[in-house]
Amino acid sequence: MVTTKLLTLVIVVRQQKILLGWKKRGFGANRWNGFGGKVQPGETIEEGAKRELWEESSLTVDNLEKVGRIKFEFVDETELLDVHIFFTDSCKGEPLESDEMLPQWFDLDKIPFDEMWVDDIIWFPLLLQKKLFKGYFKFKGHTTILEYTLQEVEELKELEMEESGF
Ligand code: 8OG
Repeated sequence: MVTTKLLTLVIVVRQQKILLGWKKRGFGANRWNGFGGKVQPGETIEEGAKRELWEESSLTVDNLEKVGRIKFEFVDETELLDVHIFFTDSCKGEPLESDEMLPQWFDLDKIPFDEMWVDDIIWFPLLLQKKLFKGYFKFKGHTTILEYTLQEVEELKELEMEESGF
């Protein structure tokens, strides 16, 4: 049976720099990424995103901007990932290392794509241009993209894809 896991990802920008965390353990370990994780029962997706941002970086934020949604399929695995992507340039506090993440600021033109998930170099340009987007990536293992789609959308409501929208 195929199941879908609901996940969040928050991209933090401040003064022309992007904050990424070196993931120290778990899924996607040993890569730079934004902050996020599983949405828990009883919280909205945005609440889950804020909680994960706080837990992993010690940053707080009043409002997150929803900017994209990407579904990931992994060959031979029955769990699909439905990742809701948020952006903020108004978070508060200073990032601190957590059990899961070691945060570091990068110049926007020096994002370390060769040490990130391989799909990121494909969709980050849309995010950085403040476009809304939706996508689908099919992986073999964790480093090979077999196929993908990526579309810019005009309105947030277009991110509300059907569950079967693969
Ligand atoms: O709770 P956990 O740390 O396992 O959550 C996984 C995090 O990784 C979550 O924030 C979503 C994010 N993520 C994926 N796939 C990809 C990807 O291909 N690129 C990026 N940048 N993040 C991803 O699950």
